[in-house]
Amino acid sequence: MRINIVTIFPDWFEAPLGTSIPGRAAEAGLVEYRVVDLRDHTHDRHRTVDDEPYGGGAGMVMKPGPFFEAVEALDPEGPVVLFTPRGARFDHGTAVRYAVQDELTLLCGRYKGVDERVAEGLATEELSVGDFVLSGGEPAALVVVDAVVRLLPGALGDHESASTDSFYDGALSAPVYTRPAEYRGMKVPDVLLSGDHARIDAWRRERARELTRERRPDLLERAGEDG
Ligand code: JA8
Repeated sequence: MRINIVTIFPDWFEAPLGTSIPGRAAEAGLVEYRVVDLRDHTHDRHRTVDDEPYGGGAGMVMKPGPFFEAVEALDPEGPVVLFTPRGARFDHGTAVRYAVQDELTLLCGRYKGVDERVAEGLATEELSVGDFVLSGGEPAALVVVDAVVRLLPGALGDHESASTDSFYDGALSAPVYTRPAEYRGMKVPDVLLSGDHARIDAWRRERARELTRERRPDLLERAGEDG
């Protein structure tokens, strides 16, 4: 798939998209990133991307023109996502929906916000990653890219599987342990050392169910109690 990111900070994405699973997926040809500098779609000497709000008030507002022209130059198929604190909450289901697209376009705003006409006439959806305010949409875009790319077939190695992730089947994952079998008085559950894979699977399912019920009962209500 192709993931387009429109931002005034293209450098921001270099290390994260070149490293770990997102970097490996690009090297393997599973995904191509196009990071577009919003200022390349301005027409004035100062490459202006923001202006004062109509009606007055504190802070600057991002102009619509550069966003429209950047997206028109990309001519993308698929979702065009504007990050904003008022957007729908990003979750695993949205990551799956994006992962089956051929193309995904992410628009990162800054300052007090983006001129409303970008949401109205350019973006196909508005997304947030949580009920807090970021300094810009860039960290949110990285969250979405990471969550989507790891779902692409072949993005994870043999020893990493999305199917054992929390949220994959609508529940949290069981706790995990590695050596040593006892650390600072805390013991690895005996069942995990037993070699009995049927018992281990049953233990993991049970712990996952308990954890989900304790910490995130809202997930069970959505998925049904069979998970
Ligand atoms: C922000 Br500025 C800005 C742009 C996008 C987002 S998404 C979020 N939670 N906060 C802030």
